[in-house]
Amino acid sequence: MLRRLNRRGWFSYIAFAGLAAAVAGCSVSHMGLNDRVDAALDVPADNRPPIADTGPDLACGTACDSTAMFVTTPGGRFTGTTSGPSANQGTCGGADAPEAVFKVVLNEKSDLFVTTHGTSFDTVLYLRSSCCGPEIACNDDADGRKTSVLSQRGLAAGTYYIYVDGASSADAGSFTVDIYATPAAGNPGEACGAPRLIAAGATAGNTCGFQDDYSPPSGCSNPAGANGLDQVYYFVLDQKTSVTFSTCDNTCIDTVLYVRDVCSLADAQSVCDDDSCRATGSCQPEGNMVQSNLTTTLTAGVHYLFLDTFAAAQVPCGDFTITAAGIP
Ligand SMILES: [Ca+2]
Ligand SMILES: [Ca+2]
Ligand SMILES: [Ca+2]
Repeated sequence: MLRRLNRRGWFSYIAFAGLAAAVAGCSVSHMGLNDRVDAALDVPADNRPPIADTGPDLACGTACDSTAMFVTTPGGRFTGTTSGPSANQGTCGGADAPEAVFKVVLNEKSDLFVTTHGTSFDTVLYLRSSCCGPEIACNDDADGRKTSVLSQRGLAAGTYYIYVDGASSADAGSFTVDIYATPAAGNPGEACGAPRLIAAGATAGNTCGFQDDYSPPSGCSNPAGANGLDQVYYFVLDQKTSVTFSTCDNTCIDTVLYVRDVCSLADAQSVCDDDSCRATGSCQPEGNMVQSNLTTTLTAGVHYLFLDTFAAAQVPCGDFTITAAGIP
């Protein structure tokens, strides 16, 4: 699956590299189209002449936009390789290592989630609002790892640059980065742009006030009831691991659980469970067989857990408890 997704990523790269490479200096397309001086109808008018780099960060220069890989929302998983000298750095690191640059255009106020978990070297991630614009966020180590996470809620519409950098001169080479942007949500965990980290043990939550953003894979649950409210979590495995997620305890709603390797791709779902246990605890002590319990073996790297609900259930939203085992 990953190999196929990587190819998809490169198709995106090939499709958009031309326009990204054509952007000179720090000029930025707000449409995701090119702003070359040409006959094409794009930005809404081509810039004449290209804007020169006069910003305070001279290291940004033309290297910023000309090498950026364009990410279309809602994003996905991307791989690449860093090599050569350092051209950029963040306030939390990256001075001595080369970097890769990703460009995303947000057409509305959005949540942005970026992680290099799964990369073998010690990464640094930072976010700028434009090529030479100010840094918005920088992260070196996250979730107890040398790899990084940026999680920005409610970013204004506009163009953003994401830098995948290394912590030292030795930290370069092949990397994997997940980049997701989804419309700004009121609640963390609403969608792939704002997933919540889930740890081993019990995680309690409530689905009231959340939206229906995702659906279980076909065949997992009754299609008539698949479109209930959902929440998104992420977790990281350091090696191939058997993991279990269960809502068999202290859950008041009719749940569906599924896992995706790539948060934004429905066909990246590797496993799903619905209606395999009867809830225990205070919520539905004598309830129906509507709870979920899935066990699966997953590869090292980032994975996403979706807690979904059966829309036609008697209790449309309410409390749940996810009990996780096997994850760090
Ligand atoms: Ca650098
Ligand atoms: Ca790091
Ligand atoms: Ca749903």
